[in-house]
Amino acid sequence: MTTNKSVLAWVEEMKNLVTPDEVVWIDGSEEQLDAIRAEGVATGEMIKLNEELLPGCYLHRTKPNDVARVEARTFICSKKEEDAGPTNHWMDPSEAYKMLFDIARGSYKGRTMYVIPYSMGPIGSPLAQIGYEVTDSIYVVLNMAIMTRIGVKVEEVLGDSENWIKGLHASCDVDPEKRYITHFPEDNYIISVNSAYGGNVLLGKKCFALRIASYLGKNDQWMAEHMLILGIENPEGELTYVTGAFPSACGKTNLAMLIPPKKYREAGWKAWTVGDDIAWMRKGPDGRLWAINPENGFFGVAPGTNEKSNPNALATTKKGTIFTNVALNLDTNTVWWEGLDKNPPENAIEWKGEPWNGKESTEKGAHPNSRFTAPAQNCPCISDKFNDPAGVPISAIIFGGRRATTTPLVYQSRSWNHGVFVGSIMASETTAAATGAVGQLRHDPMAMLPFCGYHMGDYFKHWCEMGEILGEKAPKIFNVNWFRVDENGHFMWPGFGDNFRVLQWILKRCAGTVDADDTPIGFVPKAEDIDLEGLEDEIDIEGLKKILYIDKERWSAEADEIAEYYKMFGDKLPKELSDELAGLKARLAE
Ligand code: GTP
Ligand code: SPV
Ligand code: MN
Repeated sequence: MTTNKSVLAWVEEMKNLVTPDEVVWIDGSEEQLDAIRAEGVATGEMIKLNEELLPGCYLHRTKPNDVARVEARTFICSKKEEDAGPTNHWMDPSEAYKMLFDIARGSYKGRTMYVIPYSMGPIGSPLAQIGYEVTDSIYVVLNMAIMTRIGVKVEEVLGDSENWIKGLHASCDVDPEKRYITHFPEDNYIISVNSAYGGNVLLGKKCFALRIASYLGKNDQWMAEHMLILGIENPEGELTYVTGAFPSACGKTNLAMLIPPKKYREAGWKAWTVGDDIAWMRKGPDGRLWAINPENGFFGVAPGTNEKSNPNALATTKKGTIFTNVALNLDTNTVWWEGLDKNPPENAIEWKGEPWNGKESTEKGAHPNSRFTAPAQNCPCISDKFNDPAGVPISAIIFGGRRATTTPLVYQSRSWNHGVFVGSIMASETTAAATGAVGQLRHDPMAMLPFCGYHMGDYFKHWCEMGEILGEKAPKIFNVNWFRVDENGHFMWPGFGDNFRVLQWILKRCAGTVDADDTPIGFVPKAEDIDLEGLEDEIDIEGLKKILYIDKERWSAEADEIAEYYKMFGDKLPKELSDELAGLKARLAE
């Protein structure tokens, strides 16, 4: 246990507020975690899975009303409403504290208060940051133990410093009407009540590493982004690192763990995962942009993960993994989800806990946002730089959304500021990662709509400033869309491992070794420059031309729509972006 006065005082304050029966400090030891796992099994919170087939793995079911992030109940409590901006919900901090403390007061009665010291980023890395989460949930403790670095090692690094983030989680009655996920960026404080699901309660993840950290980064010339980090090794053994910002459930984990197509593997190409969800980036001593993954595990979407789509993710979940809201196969005591294989179990329990026959039932066995929490070290393609305190240098930033139409397979921005524009106009169809309608097109700038902890206009400005800071050494910026569909609603691009073919073009653009068509929206590949060899059944050059085609009429309509969208940022919209919009319109009119 720490002697840090600021920590001890706050934990005491929390204890007096939530009045637990017992307080347990998480030290990070396997003995302690094992005891907590055993207790979770005893209370029924955790279901131990087949030790031979899935060693150290557990299943957990949340309440059916608590299965995803809740954007409508997520708040940025800055002193001034304006500082939260038009894309966030805002609450006055003093009112919020009062309401939340009233909700949390006494709520740990009969329960244990777990105090979790955790580091986002390799312990002691100059890019890492420390937080404390108190929680009454064993599920949270065990997930945090996978997703972050926890325990006494963290406390040693923190020492007496007051530079850490407070996080209070109280499950309360998991009442959706009283559910609040709140952030106080000016106080380094997070409070989450009445949820027990993933992104709402693993406070190191979206709450800290994106909402709070984006605010810290703005004030200190660094960036906290909803991005995967991927290393691509060429046959000569040289590595190039890229990041990718795609909205929730739009392919970050898949791209982060992709396996290059056969011909590339045979030629000696490799892909290495550094991160699958969050990147913290800062200018390094060499002037380039360097990134770390602040997390220590993957909280990945289960449905659709299979031996073909993402074998690395599947392999990662074979030990020490917690599954949330998937189906339980009673014959084997293993897990199943839609898209795992074509053989759903007949004797099973579905995600809500009801008996389920996967062969006969029309109901889903797993929730569409069911997840696995798996240690990064399990991943067969984990980068040897994963724990490097310095991180990795980034050559390209890739934005991407789920767009049935309009946006081509890939294009490159004309400059950094044009790249910021490209990120700012991202739109994507909503997914099951958040509650609400699925499949609705909405703006999601830089995939940060639900995660930016301050005014989005200031965030755009910060991006422009980072471009100035990085100058010539700034990464090149691209946009991809794996989700264009044909007249029959089928995806036109095979995706997954074959996205490597698009990465090849991106790398060549970074190296300046391939030409492109200069279109009104940016640089688009010449169809012959995307390698289709080995894809004969899936797409031909004519199909490729279709998904590279820029429909000027559609883009003109898009530009008008962007002008409307931009209005909400008022005078916080950086001039750089209004200039870029004008440039787009002018090029479209030519
Ligand atoms: P979060 O963890 O919510 O941030 O999601 P993510 O961005 O990591 O998304 P993930 O990689 O888990 O993919 C989500 C869904 O997109 C899965 O159902 C995938 O099958 C699907 N998907 C991922 N990559 C591709 C692709 O290249 N093509 C197609 N068609 N679908 C894809
Ligand atoms: C996302 O929704 O982007 C996720 C899952 O990565 S959660 O941790 O719930 O936010
Ligand atoms: Mn995510």
